[in-house]
Amino acid sequence: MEKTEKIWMDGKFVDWNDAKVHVLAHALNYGTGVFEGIRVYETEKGMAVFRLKEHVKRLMGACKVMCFDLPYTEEEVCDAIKETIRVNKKVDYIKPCVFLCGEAVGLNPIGVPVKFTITSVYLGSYLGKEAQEKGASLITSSWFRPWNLAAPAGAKVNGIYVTSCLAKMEAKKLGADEAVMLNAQGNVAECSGENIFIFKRGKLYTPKVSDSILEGITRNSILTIAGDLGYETVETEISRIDMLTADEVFMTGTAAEVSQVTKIDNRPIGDGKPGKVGKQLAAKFADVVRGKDPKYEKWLDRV
Ligand code: PPE
Repeated sequence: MEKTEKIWMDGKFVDWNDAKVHVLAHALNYGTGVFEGIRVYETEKGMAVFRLKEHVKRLMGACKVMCFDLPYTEEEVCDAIKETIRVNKKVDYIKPCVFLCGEAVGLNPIGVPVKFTITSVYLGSYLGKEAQEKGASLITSSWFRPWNLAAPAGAKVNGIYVTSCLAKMEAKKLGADEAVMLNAQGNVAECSGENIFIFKRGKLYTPKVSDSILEGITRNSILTIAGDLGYETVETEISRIDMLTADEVFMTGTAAEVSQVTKIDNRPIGDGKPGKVGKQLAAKFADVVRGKDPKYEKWLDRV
């Protein structure tokens, strides 16, 4: 990751090094924040943010879940994000965060001041070049995806990401690139920061929204693109065995984009090489986000 010059903080730009909060900030101690991850791409008509409105809507939905008062409209948030990109120039990933910044001891979040920041960085490849090109290896994590009864699994809430961090660390320590988490029912939920798809018997499957996943915007884009390409797509329960015996597996996420999975729990997926369907969808997605397919122009917001 490469840092940038300015961070948007409650309506003003501050230098990267000055974007600070107190050690007793409520969010730091209790995970009381929400965030987004948004990609921006170079296109022939200039920089374009991919599905900006959907990301901002999801951020505002997460604020609602957490009862955070965000004194900005959806349009103002979109404008602030675009302004942050313009100010910083070399940017490919934006991270807006809304969190309780007030100094507090005690859980009660009511009345604790909220801060809204927009950080932009140059991220490049999220999973590493090798995993991205040759296919990633996964483990099934011993940590389960926090389920809907225990946490707002469908909202990008900071505190929930402790489980994702534990799962990711477990994968890395075992020499794998990424971890897939099961849900309370023992079915496949998602990876630490990506949704998961399998291709099997000619159909594309992905866990359904109620299976304690984050409803990914890349997931939604791939379901749409795959449908447009003539694939049958199914949102349903997926067992670990369905996943291990799939012809192809791939992950989707803003940061990871469309990443092929070639190994899970030391077993090759299909023939152990990136699959045809996954590669086709990754290539199409790469074109769509760069404005090379007019059909999906509506997903791009020019900076
Ligand atoms: N599941 C989780 C748990 C998740 O964090 C993400 C995004 C997704 C699925 C995919 O959602 P979407 O980006 O809307 O397609 N994970 C972010 C990376 C987290 C991080 O900060 O690192 C991302 O891809 O931006």
